[in-house]
Amino acid sequence: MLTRIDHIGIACFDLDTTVAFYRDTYGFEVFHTEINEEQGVREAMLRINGTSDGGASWIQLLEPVREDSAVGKWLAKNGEGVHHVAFGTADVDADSEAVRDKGVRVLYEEPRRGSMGSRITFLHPKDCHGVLTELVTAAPAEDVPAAPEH
Ligand code: V0V
Ligand code: CO
Repeated sequence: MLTRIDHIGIACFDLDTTVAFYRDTYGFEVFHTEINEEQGVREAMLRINGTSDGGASWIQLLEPVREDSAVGKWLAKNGEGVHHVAFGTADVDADSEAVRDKGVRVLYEEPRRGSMGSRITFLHPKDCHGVLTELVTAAPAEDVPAAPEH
């Protein structure tokens, strides 16, 4: 069952200046950064609310590490903006199968590694009224990196 909005993915040309905008304008702090080579992104997760138990929601800022990556191609065509919406679920395997059974193209045969040890898959935007949709199961709380000291 999809129970919440896990994150909004926002494509940007420069991660550091975009992080600075979110900090200076809204006071959101970076909780975690990583490079995901498979997905071709350098990303920053800004925690909007909640705790580290998988109940938080996030802004995921995405800078491409390769021009031919999904985010690189999308930026070249559209410029900066909202790239995807991610729904949280306790069971991404079951929910992606359920969605696949309804005729929606699920892009991966098996969920792949996402931010902070999560497991993720994507639904084709053309089957979702123009929205690239991600399904995500957060890592167990003990696997989530601790919040940075302030
Ligand atoms: C492409 N299209 C989109 C879109 N990307 N529509 C809405 N939102 C997007 N983000 C449209 C595009 O305008 C085209 O429509 C059509 O889909 C085909 O696009 P394309 O430019 O030819 O690109 P493709 O087909 O090579 O790739 C599109 C897909 C690709 C969706 C298949 O972006 C993909 O595999 N995405 C999933 C992986 C991903 O996005 N990773 C980065 C985030 P027209 O022009 O034909 O009408 S990684 C992440 O979120 C992580 C790690 C995490 O959360 O933990
Ligand atoms: Co995402």
